[in-house]
Amino acid sequence: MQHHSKSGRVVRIASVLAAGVVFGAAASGQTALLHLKGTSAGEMYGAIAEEVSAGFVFAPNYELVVGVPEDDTNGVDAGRVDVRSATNGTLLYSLYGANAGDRFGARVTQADLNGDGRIDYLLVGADQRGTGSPGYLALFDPLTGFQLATVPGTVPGSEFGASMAVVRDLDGDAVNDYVVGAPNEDVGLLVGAGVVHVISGVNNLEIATLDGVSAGGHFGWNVLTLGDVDGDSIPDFAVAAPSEGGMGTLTAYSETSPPVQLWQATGVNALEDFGEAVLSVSDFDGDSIADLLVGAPALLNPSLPGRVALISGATGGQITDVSGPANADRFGVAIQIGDANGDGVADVYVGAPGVNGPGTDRGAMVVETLAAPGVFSFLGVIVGDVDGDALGSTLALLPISPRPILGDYVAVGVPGHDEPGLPDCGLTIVYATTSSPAAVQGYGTGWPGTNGIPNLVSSAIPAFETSINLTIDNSAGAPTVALLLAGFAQASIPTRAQGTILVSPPWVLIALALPVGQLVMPSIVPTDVRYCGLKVDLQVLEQDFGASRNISFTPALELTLGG
Ligand SMILES: [Ca+2]
Ligand SMILES: [Ca+2]
Ligand SMILES: [Ca+2]
Ligand SMILES: [Ca+2]
Repeated sequence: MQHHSKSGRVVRIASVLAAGVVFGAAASGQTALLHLKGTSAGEMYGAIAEEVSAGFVFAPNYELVVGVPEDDTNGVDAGRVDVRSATNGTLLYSLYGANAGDRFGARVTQADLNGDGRIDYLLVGADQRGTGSPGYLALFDPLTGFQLATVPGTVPGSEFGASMAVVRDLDGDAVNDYVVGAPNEDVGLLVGAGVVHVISGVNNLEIATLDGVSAGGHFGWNVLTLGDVDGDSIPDFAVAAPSEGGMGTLTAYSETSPPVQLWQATGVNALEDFGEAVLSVSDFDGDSIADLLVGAPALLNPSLPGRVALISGATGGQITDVSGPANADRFGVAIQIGDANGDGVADVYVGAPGVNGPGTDRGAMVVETLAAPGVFSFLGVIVGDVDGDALGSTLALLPISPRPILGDYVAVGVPGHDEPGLPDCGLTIVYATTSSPAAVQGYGTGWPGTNGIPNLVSSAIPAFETSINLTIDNSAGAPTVALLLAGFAQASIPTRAQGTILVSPPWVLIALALPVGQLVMPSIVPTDVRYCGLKVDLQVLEQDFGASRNISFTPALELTLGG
């Protein structure tokens, strides 16, 4: 019935999407900063992604992990995982599946074993779907890509490794253990009911199993760790089975040996894939227990728009929900939470790759504000710009700090993106959720030399991933020398040379040899999302014996780096 009560709102969003508008007036905007493209046809770069924060306390780095299970480097669909810098997109290293059909990278996730905020494990699932092999899980050091362990599945065709999480030590050997989903494993006669394996972190031996209860239910499609949701001071975890019972289930268990069921939440619509995406979030209903967001994108039911439910961590009961704007939008296939506009109120990012926009299947990332005690309201949307892009198939929130601008950095998967000759190579775009356009502005007044006031101009705005030319006039009419002053603030400092210095110190000083006429300096805009919004102020002082004190001054130029 929520569809009726929210119909007015849905119509409003639908009209926004149809118009292709990017972010509503309530949001402050968004800026595309980095475009990370697939390199071969059909690899659908951005179909699977996860953020990892790793590194040392005083020198944090942030990484974006992109799974490419369709990569053919080591055989057809052997798979690949790229670990990239989240700040500039640089490829740090790639990992590869061993054999054709491994689908290495079908799932990527991370684990912080001791809760110090540093990610200790990068976990890569290779589900070996369709090969009759059992699947496996591989664990890596996220900083180096060094392989720490492999946990093989044991049941052929089970798709072991389709999901995984690290839980506390369940078997008492003082080492944390794993829960690994095998969502296509049979349970007795229940084909594809799904099984979750609880595995010792010491020797990979099985501690316990949890079984799905309906054929084709895909129990174990997602596993996620929770806080302590039942108040016994023991952390808990949850298992999603998006097809169980036809609507999907999410079941919470205690991290005990064996795990004990605490509650079960179920979908409310047939074939809605409740549990396709899951995310543990903070407390929204005021009971001091962390809650969950559950996506139900209805992947195979085009008569539903998809929805996202806020679920009580204490009981599994639904606190509130929000549906996508139109049927077949697949709203809820990916979920993240942050603060898109920096107002301190949580915002939920929802991937909806089936959104048509002003075309067909362009896909969208919809932003919904989630104010306590839990009412969603539409904040903004990014719509793909080409039919079939399927923008929003994955979302990864990049925990970048310090942030020069308000808002979040979100990596958005666009697996249907085409490059010339490379259909469906895919793309991941890193957005800043605050509008931060690149800009150029001249300011201040120069001081003349032989041929008047020399000019300093930029050929273009300094957007990331572009180059610009700085052109500096030579006022002297003959080869001469000059000093480029670069700083981060404007100033107005009188000098004995009569011209005014327009850049606030401290400066970076660059000596230049100016040819007759002008000097053109090709410059690559430094690509690092932490520079988004940074202002760079430039001025040139030239030796010119025709100037009043032998120095001419250009006016200044302020470059604002951005998208
Ligand atoms: Ca253990
Ligand atoms: Ca507990
Ligand atoms: Ca709660
Ligand atoms: Ca907000």
